[in-house]
Amino acid sequence: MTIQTLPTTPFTDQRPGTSGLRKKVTVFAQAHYLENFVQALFDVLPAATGLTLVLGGDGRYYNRVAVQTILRMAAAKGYARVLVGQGGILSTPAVSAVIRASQASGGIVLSASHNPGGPDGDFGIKYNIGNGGPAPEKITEAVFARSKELQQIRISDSAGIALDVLGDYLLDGMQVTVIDPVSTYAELMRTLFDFDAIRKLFAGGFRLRYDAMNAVGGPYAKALLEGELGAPAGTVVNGVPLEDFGGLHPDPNPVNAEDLIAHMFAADAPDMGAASDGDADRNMVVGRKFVVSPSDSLAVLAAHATRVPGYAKGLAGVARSMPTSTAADRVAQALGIPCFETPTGWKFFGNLLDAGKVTLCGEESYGTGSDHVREKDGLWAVLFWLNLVAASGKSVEALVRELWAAHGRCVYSRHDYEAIPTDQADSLMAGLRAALPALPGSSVAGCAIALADDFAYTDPVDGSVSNKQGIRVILTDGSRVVFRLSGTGTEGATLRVYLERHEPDASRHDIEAQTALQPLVALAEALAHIRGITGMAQPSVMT
Ligand code: VG1
Ligand code: CO
Repeated sequence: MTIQTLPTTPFTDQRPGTSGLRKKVTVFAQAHYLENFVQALFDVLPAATGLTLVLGGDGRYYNRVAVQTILRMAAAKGYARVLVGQGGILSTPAVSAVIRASQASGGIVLSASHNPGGPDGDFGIKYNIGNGGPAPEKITEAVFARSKELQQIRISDSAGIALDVLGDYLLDGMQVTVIDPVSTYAELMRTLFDFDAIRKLFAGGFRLRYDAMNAVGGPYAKALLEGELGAPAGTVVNGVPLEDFGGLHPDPNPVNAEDLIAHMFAADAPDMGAASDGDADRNMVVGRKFVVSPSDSLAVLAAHATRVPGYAKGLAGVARSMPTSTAADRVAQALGIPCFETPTGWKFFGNLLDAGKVTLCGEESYGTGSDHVREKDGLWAVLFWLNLVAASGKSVEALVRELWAAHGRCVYSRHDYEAIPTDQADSLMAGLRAALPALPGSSVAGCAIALADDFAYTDPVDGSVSNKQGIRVILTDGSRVVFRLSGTGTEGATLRVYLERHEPDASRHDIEAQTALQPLVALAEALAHIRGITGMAQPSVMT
C-alpha cells in the first residue's frame, strides 16, 4: 500500500459558510470535490506527525463514502491515529466531546446539519480545532484560499476499513480506532446533570416525547433517556439515523416538527416534547400545549443554572448571537454577569468559552450550549430542562412564564424567505446598506429608529474583526428588526428577517407573536422592499 499523489483541478466555490462547506450531494459526488477540500484543509494545517484526528458524521447519504476517503487522506497527511465513530456516526457535540477527551488536534464533522439529506439533498464538511469547536474564520478563509490554487491531492491507495466493527485497524501505517459514538458523550452528561433526580421524575410518571427526526440524535437520546434515565421505551421516536432522514426535514421548529407539535397539543399530550436536528446540536423544547422560543429557552437555563450540578457554582457570563432576543441579556443583568453579543454561528463563541468569560451560549435558531464542549448541544439542552423541571417541580410552561413575569416577554419571530435568486438578495441587502446612514433619528412606517448599522464584531479575546454580520435596525423602545443572508443554504439565497419586541405588560403576555410583531413586519417591508424585489408576498417559513 502506498501514498499516491494525484493531479487535480481547483474548484472555485469551496468557501465555508456559517458552519462548514455545504453543497448538494451531486456537487460533492463530482470527482475530487471532497478530496480537494480535504486536501486544502490538510495543506493549511501543520504537520500531523504524532497527532490524533476525530472523524464522524450525521449518517446522511454519502457519509460512509466520505469517511473512507478521508481516512485514506489522513494516512497520507501523516496522522498517527484517527478516532472514527462506529458506522461513521458521531453527532456534532459528540465530535467536540471526543476531541476534548482524547486531546486530539482536531476533528472533521461530516454533516449538513439542518439541511435536507438523501441523494438529492445536501452534504457538508466542517473542521473543528483542538478545543473541540468550529475552526475560526482565519482557518476557514485560509482553506478557501488554498482550495482555489490546489494542484494535487495525496491519498493512500489502501482499501477502507470495517467501519461497523469496534476496534483498532492499521491503514498505511496510521492507526484507526472505531469507537462507540455514544460512550464519551454519555460520560460527560453524567458529570453535569442530576441523573437521580431525572430518574425519579420519569419514575413518577413524567412523560417526554423526544423526536430525533431519523437523524443522528436517536442513538444518544435512546441510550441516555431510555437506557439510563428510565424513560419508557418509545419516549424517543424516529430514533434510528437514516440516510435520507426518512423524508423528514431535521430542522426542528414548529413547522418541520409538526408531528411533535400535534402530539404536544393533543388532549393527552406528554409533559414535555423535544426534537433535535440532523447532527443533534440543535434542540427544540416544547411544553404541554406550549411552544418555547429558543431565545427564551437560553434565558430560562441561565436564570436557573445553579439548580443543575454542573453549573452550581454559577455562570461566568452568557453569550448570544446578535439576532437572538435580548431575554438572556435581561437575565444576565439581574444575575450581575456579562452578556456578550456575537455574530451568527457557533465559531464565535469558542474564544469566549476558552477564556472563561462565558459559561452558557445560545442562538435563536434552536441552538444552546455551554463550556462542556465547544458546539451547541441538543440532548444536553433537553437534559438541562429535565433537570430544571425535576429540581423545581415546575412545568416547562411555568418556568417560561416565570421568566416573562420577572423580565417581561421578548416577543420574537424569524421570517425566512428561501431560494431567492442571488442577485435579488444581494441588491436587497445593498439597498438596505445604502439606506443605513439616514435611518437613525428618522421615522419609518410609524417606527422611531434609534440605531441602524451593519453589525461588526471585534472578538474581545483575540481582537479579530468580523464585518457585515447583519443589518440591524433598533427602535427607540428597544424593538429590533435584523436582516441577514443565510450562510448554510445550497439553493439561491435565503433572507432571514428577525423580529423582536419587548412586552413588559404581563396582561399581554399571551398575545400571539405574529400579531404583536405586525408593526415590525411593516417596517421590514418599508425598509427592504422584500415583496417588490423578490415578488414573495409571504415568508417561506415563520418560526
Ligand atoms: C444557521 C443559523 C445559525 C446556526 C447555523 C448552523 O445559519 O441561523 O444560528 O449557527 O445555521 O447551525 P445561517 O447562516 O443559515 O443563518 V447547524 O445546526 O445547521 O450547523
Ligand atoms: Co445542526
